[in-house]
Amino acid sequence: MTDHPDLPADAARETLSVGMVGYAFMGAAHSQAWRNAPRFFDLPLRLRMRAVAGRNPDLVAAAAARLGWESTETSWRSLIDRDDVDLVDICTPGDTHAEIAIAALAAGKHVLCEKPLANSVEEAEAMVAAAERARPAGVRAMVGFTYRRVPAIALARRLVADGRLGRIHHVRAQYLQDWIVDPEAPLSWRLDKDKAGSGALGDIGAHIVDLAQFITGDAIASVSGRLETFVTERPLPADHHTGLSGAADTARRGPVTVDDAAAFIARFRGGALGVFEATRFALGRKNAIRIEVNGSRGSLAFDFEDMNVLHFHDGDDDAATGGFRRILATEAEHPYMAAWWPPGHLIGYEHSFTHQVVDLVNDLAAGGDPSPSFADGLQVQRVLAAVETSSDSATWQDVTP
Ligand code: SOE
Repeated sequence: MTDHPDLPADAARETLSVGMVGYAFMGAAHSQAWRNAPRFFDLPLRLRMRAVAGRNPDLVAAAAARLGWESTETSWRSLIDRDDVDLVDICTPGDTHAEIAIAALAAGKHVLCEKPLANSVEEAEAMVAAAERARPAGVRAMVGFTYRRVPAIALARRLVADGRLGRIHHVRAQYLQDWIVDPEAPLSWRLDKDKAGSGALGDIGAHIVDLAQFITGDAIASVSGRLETFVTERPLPADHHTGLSGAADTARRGPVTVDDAAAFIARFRGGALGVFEATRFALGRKNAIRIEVNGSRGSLAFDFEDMNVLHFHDGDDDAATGGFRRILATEAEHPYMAAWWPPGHLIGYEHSFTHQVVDLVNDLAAGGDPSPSFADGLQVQRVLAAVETSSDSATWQDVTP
């Protein structure tokens, strides 16, 4: 195999050649991760950013140059057909995940797929089946719930797994954004059910469902929820924009076909109660992910707007001096942090994507099963579907295992 152009040759390591589909917000986040992971972590495989695919030849060429990809393809099928691509990284809207992932797995490529895994439970089930069919040949699949890889969140999970919280009673989780509170904000693909599957529920609610289950090691068993669309019609986008902002064409309007906000309560299999809220209308909140967990022995609290910090209350502490302690999760003893800066030197949003690549590459080299798996992504999809059904029917819904 050929060497990566800007890394020293190392005959002892095999090369993993990556092809990415899509190059907008998530594509940029993934690109920096593929580039940075081998520069900060000692990886068992050498990485090669072989090709990026996108429909518009000029835009994809510009993206390749900007983000560091060696070559381009103008269709995802031609990317999958390439013999020199070992892993396909899917960074496109949800309506294409199933088709691309299933084709890539059938072609013997590992797959990393952005969240939510799919736009429906049926698609997610087909993706899990494709991953199972490919697995005996050593092919692996993972869904990209990156916030799991924020060190303070990984530490939270470790504390729960070590029994420091005891029996879990409460999970309180919110994901708050405000980028469409203006009724004249354009109708981006994220507001189109055919493209995105759902609105705040699938885009950001999926993250807090995954985080709550990841931190507690438990699964949501039933839900009762309500979806709301506050602005039902918006101007169309003025130009091709795929991020969270862009100009509107005020002369042309279209219907919003997804939820603007979702609120639901949940019961976990282990008996804990959960309260969840996902909204793009929390004016002033840009990307606040707040999770608090209360157990019989301790509690923890996290807010992504202060993402290097985990608050932990140890119920065994002396009452006079106890209370929530503020742990700055930047010590070498904290997950992932030994590879970065000296204590107290903070990391950011993009690092969780780098950690995702690190975990994935380590699992691939060891022949392990990367986590979260497609089956984990399907479980989240089932929770989302149960919330939608609950909202439509005004009933409690079980999450089918
Ligand atoms: C937009 O709501 C978005 O970019 C999500 O799609 C991402 O998953 C989240 O990390 C940030 O917000």
